[in-house]
Amino acid sequence: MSLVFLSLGSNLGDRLENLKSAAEKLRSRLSLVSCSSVWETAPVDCPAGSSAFLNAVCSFECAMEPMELLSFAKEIEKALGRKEKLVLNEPRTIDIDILSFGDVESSSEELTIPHPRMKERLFVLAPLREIQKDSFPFAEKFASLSGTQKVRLFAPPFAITTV
Ligand code: PH2
Ligand code: MG
Ligand code: MG
Repeated sequence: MSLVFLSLGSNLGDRLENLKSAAEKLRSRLSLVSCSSVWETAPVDCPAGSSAFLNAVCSFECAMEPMELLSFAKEIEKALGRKEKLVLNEPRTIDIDILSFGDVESSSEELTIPHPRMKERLFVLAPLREIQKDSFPFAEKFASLSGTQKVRLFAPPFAITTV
């Protein structure tokens, strides 16, 4: 079993419902450990005019291999109406990204673990910090991004968790 951290993001359609549905579908094959609050976040590196996101981070116990988890996440994105990408970071009903996978470090064209850009993104670090508490390793990065990227608490955790 590996402890995996997944980032969920939505800026199209019923954003909160999209996050909830994604977490529910993930739970069909993964065991939920913890779930952050829901944060409303300004778009980062998105096309002009993009709407604000809702973002959350959840951790799960996972018996799959990394590439199997990636396919499962993509299947869920498709089921929730995610369209094929035409433009970089265009609006999406749901985005599920693998942030970390146990202590795996690996890189391929399809998947790099840990996620190469997570440290630069307050929309990831703010929810991650909530659930990692004392083991959150990016305190300095978090502090330096806090002045520049806009995030605000939007809703409490949407799933009952074990911690
Ligand atoms: N995801 C991106 C790019 N930019 N900005 C916010 N606020 N939230 C996201 O989830 C997000 C983003 C790429 O997947
Ligand atoms: Mg993403
Ligand atoms: Mg993605």
